[in-house]
Order: sequence, then C-alpha cells, then structure tokens
Amino acid sequence: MSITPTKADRFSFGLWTVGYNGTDPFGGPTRPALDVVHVVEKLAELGAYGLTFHDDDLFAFGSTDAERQTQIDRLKQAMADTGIVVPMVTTNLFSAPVFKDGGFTSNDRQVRRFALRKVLRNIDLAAELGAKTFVMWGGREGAEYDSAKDIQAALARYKEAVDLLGQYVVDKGYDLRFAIEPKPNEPRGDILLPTLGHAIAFINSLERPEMVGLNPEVGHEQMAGLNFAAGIAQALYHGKLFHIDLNGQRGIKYDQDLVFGHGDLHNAFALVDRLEHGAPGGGPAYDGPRHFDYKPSRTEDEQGIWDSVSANMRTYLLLKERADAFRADPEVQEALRAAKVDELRTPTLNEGESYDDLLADRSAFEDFDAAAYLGGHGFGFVRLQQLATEHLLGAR
Ligand code: ASC
Ligand code: MN
Ligand code: MN
Ligand code: MN
Repeated sequence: MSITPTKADRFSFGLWTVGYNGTDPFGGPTRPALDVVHVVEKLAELGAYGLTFHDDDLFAFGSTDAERQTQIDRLKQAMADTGIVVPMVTTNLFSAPVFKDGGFTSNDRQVRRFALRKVLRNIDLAAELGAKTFVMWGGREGAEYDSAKDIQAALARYKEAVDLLGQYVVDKGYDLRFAIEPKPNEPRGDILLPTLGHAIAFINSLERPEMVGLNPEVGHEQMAGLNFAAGIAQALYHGKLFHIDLNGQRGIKYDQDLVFGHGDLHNAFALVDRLEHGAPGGGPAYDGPRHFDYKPSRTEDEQGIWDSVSANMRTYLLLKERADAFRADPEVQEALRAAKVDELRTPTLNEGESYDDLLADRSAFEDFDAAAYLGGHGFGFVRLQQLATEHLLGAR
C-alpha cells in the first residue's frame, strides 16, 4: 500500500488550519498570513483533494461586497487550475467582537438576527461552490456564569436558528446538509452541545432532523475525557456522521489541534479502523471526506506547515494500512471470535420470542450457572488488544 496521498483518498484541510499564524492568548503571530491561492496550489501538490473554509478565512469580517467577490473569484480560479474542490463550508460566528456572547444564542436579539443573515449569505456561497456539508461550530454559544444564560431559552433559540436554515436550504433546493460540531469549552467556559451525545439529542428536537448530523472533532471529545472512536461508533449507529475533524490531543487540557495521530495513537488506530471498515461485526463505514482540523505548531515556519499537512495524511494512510493488516490477520479473526465480538450481533431474544417465552426458559435463569463466572470468563480481550497493539507498531 502506498502512503503517498492522492485525490482518491479525499483528504481535505481547513483554510484556517494551514493558515493559522501562530497567535495564542499569550502572544501574537509567529508566521505571516498565507494567501488562499498559494494554499490551494500547495494542497493540490501534496495530494489533498479539498479545501474548506469559514467565510472570514477567505475575506476578512466587514469586507465590502467587491472585496468579498474578488476573493471568491480568486478561489474559484485556483480550484479550476488545480482540481481542488470545496466539500464543506462553515461560518465564523466567533471571532468578531459582536459574537462574544454567541451568534444564534446571544442574549442580544439584534446579534442573533445579524448572525442568521451572515450564515444565510454563507450558505448561498457554500451551494455555489458545490459544498455538500455546512458545518456549524458554536464556539461562542455558551457562558461562563450560570446566572448569565438561560440555557433552556438558548437551546430554543439554537433550534429556531437551525430550523430556519433548514427551511432556507429546502426552499432554495440546495443539496446541502448541516453538521453540528460539539466542543465542551474554549473559548466559552461552557459551550452548548458540549459532546456528541448532547448534539444528537438536540438534533432529534429539530423540525428536520434528517438534514442535520455531526462534525465530531477528535480533540474536542477528548477534552471532555471521552473515547473518540467509541463516540464515532455511536454517531455511525445513529446515521449522524456527516463529516469529521481529524486531529490530535493529549488529554484533558486546552484544545491542542495537533497533527492527527500525534495524541492518542491507540485511539486513532481504532478510529481509522472504524471509519474504513465499519464495526468489527459489520455496520456502515464512513463515506465522507477525511478532513483535518489541526493547527501547525506555533514554533514552525512555512515549511513546517507543509510538513504537517503531509504528516496528517501519511499518518492516516499508515493507520489505514495497519488496520487492513489487523482485520486480515487470521489470528486476530480467531481472537475476535474467542472474545465473542461477533456474538454481540445476535439478538438476545429468539425470533418471535416473547417475555413469557423468556420467563418459561429455565436455561436462561433457573438452570443457568451464573456462579461459574466467578474466576473470570476468559474473554481474551487483553490478548486481542495486544494483537491490535502489535499491528499498530508494525510488529505483525
Ligand atoms: C471550526 C471548527 C473548529 C473551530 C476552530 C477555529 O469551524 O471546526 O474546531 O472552527 O478550528 O479555530
Ligand atoms: Mn480543536
Ligand atoms: Mn473543528
Ligand atoms: Mn478546530
């Protein structure tokens, strides 16, 4: 297998990722801004197929119509010249001072109306560029103080906004779906829809839940101490994995946005295995772009940016190769059977069996020797995980 990325791998990058200039809360930029045309050319050269962006990444907040159009035209020309596509677009409702208390859920009603107008305009642009997914990361939708935010009202306003956007997309006939991106905190002390699970419950409250899914980010779930690969499995189970933000994070701390695999490598292996192969016992794999939302480290120069672009894609392809070998290994297949991983696919009740039948089944209870499980059942999960580890390390 080749670890040289090609367009067929469908790797995409945010303009804000490679474009990150190194600014953090403690210091200014370490790198000059990158021009979008240069970014598109470099991504194409390195083997990516797609670029994604927030409106404000492409043209500064407050740009005139003419300035905005100039940048759109330059991007379109670069796309035509390189074959780079725009599979996803998102809107920045977090950088400008007006959004410091949120966009869709600001306490200030005028801000909420302005936010909706900003997003509607960007949905038109997303459709124009052929994007199929519209991501919404509500980084400022939240609070620091319990006294300052009526959370129920904020969720109602969030729903009002997403319902309106869905109506707009339907009325316009756009081929576009929404993907909500959870994050537990940062920049707000607490962000609304902090995890995948919160977002799934919210989506089920919407007028058009089928149009709205998730854009989970590796580091965001890990900031909440959660298992990302397991969260992805649940998103797939609910049919909600519309898009994904791949990156790396080392534990519960600020959002690191490291290169994919430069955090919890074991979980990254499980993630790629799940995305590429679906559940071990069958079930859907992921079919969308492999999108990286990471930040080239503040210590790096421009060459370091392009090295990190390649690092994301190479790590993904290496893990894919390792996951393929893991699945194909007869010893792994035997260990999976011994661990009864496939037995979990068998329904607990027989076909047509009622609870009366279950109650009448003495083998299920009266004659079942539950005490025999004392001393361990010998599932062999540790052996299985060591096989995974050895494949991950390239030892098998
Ligand atoms: C997004 C997204 C994020 C944030 C962040 C901005 O749209 O997916 O995680 O914005 O990358 O810096
Ligand atoms: Mn992040
Ligand atoms: Mn993200
Ligand atoms: Mn991010």
